[in-house]
Amino acid sequence: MAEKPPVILTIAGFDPSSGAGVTADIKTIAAHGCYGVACITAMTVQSTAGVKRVEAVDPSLVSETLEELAADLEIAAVHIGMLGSGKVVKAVADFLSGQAGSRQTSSRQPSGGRARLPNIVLDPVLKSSSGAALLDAAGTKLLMERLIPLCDVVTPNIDEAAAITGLKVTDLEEMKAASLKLHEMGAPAVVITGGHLEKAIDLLSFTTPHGIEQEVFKAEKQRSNSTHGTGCAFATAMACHLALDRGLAEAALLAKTYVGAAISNGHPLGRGIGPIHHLYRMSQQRRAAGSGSES
Ligand code: PXL
Repeated sequence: MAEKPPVILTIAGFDPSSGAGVTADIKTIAAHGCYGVACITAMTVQSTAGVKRVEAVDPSLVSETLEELAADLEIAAVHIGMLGSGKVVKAVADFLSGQAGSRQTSSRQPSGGRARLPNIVLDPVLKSSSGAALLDAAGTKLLMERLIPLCDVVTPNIDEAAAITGLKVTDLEEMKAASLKLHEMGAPAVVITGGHLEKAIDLLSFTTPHGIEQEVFKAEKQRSNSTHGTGCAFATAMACHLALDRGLAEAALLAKTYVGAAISNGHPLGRGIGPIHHLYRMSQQRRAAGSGSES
C-alpha cells in the first residue's frame, strides 16, 4: 500500500471563485501530495471581479470543527488564512493553545491533554487585493497578541507586514527591520513576500540559538493577470513542505517556485484578476502521458 500522506489542516475563508481560501488551499495541498482538511472561518461573496460581502461564521462552529478534526486525525501542519472576525481569531487561538474550555498555562504549550499541533503557518490576511477588509479591527489586534506567538512561521506580504508592525515596508532593508519587529512580537520565523515590489523578493528571517538568520530569495517579477490567491498558495505550500520534513529555507524556496509556476501556467478566467493554476502539474503530467502514448 502507498505511504499515508501527511494531513494538512487549513483554517481559512471560503472564496466561491476558488482562487483563494479553503477550496484553493485544498488544491495546493493536493498538488503537494498531502491530504487536506478544512475549517471554514468566513463566507465571502466574490468573483474574479472582487469581494462583495464578508460574513465571519459563528465561532462555536470553528471551535467544534477544529476539536473534531484534531481528535480524529494526526495533523502534520496547519495553515491559517482569512479569519474574518475577532471572535473567530479567539476561537482559533484558544484551540491552538489548548484553551478551549480550560485555562492557559503558556502561550506555546496547550494546557489540555492534546499535544501542540506542529508546523503552524500563519498568513495574516487583512485585506483582499481589491481593498475589502477580510479581518475586523478587534481580529487584527488579537491576531497580533495571540496568534503570532502561537505559530511557527508568519508569512505577511509587505502591506500586511507594514500594518502589523507599524513600520514602512517598501524595500529589502525595511523588510529586514519589519521581520525583526515580528520576532519581537513572538514569531520564531517570518517570510515577508515582496511580490508587489519591482523585483519579486522574499525575505526569510528565523531565530536560531546563535541569533537571527536572514535569507533573501529573488525572482523576476511576472506580468500576469492570473495572480489571485498567491498569498494563500505560498503559505499553504510552506505548510506542506514543513509537514514533509523540509527545513525552513528549502520550504520557502520550493513554495516560491510553486507559486511562480502556478502564476505562469494560469489561464485567463473571469473578467477580473484570474486565479493562479494550483494544479498545473496535473496538466503537465497529462501532456507527458499523452506524448508517451503517441511515441
Ligand atoms: O487573498 C486573500 C484571501 C484569502 N482568503 C479568502 C479571500 C481572499 C481574498 O479575496 O477571499 C477567502
